[in-house]
Amino acid sequence: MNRNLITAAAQMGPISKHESRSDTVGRLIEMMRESKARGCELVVFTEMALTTFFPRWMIEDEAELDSYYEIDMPSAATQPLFDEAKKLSIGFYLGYAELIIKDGLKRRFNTSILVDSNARIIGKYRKIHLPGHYEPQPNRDFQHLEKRYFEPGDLGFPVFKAFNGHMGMAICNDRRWPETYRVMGLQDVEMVMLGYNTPFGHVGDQAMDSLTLFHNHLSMQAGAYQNATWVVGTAKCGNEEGSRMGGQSVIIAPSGEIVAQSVTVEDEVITARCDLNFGKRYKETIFDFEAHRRPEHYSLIVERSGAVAPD
Ligand code: CDV
Repeated sequence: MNRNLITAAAQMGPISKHESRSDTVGRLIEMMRESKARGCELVVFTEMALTTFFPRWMIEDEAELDSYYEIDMPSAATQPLFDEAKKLSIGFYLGYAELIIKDGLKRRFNTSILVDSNARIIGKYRKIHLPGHYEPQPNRDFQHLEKRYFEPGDLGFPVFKAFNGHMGMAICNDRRWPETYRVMGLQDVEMVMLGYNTPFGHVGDQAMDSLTLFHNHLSMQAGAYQNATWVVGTAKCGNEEGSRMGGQSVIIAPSGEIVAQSVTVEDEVITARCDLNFGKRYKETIFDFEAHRRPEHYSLIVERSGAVAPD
């Protein structure tokens, strides 16, 4: 029996520093409409989909910094996206910078939410793997100050029963870490949704940087296959305020195969019919965790291959 979830990845081209929230939300609504017209029940937007990728700059003015964050979700500016989702009866994943005030202190997270087709927020995730630096680095055209502007997520990697399946979320750099998928894989995740902003030249090592797009797909395809889950990876890409970012948004099957991929670095919707039962053939054979996974032996292997000197 199929459990088809027709899904869109709504890639975004650059968002300029001066683009208003409502203009950006208008772009998201356009892509939501296109997704619906193409039969989708779920649309996956990108990481920090409401603003330019501001961690590329050192921002000392607190009011300016705060202007990139959402305190309310939905807010006056994002309410039209929720209204449209309800009208169209379509769910969505949305990434944004979140500011909360707790015990009089500001706390900042790189967050995503899962919204059902009634426009109710049914899941939240806060990015755990924050790349980059706390302090600005010398001799760089662009900084990557996520460690300065966010604290690591405090919600773990939850899996939500929604859309007739088991849905998980991650954000950008999380996709490079096997733990991300495995923690959700152990909860029988069937689809991992994630958005990313991946600037070229981040590492500063030409050989590594030239593999940016390869590593993008490698990590998501491996995570999908090894955990028998769909992965929907949605980029923000193109030349944003002089910083070039990779595209190649993808929808990946539990086999690890790419079934849809974007071809531009602009706003672009890609779609696929995702059968949430598809992972079962892997979960019941090669990746039957119960039968074949042996965590009780892993510490021994680490000890033998690492610190212990050969006899
Ligand atoms: N937004 C990100 O997390 N970007 C990182 C870059 C900095 C390496 C990524 O993993 O794509």
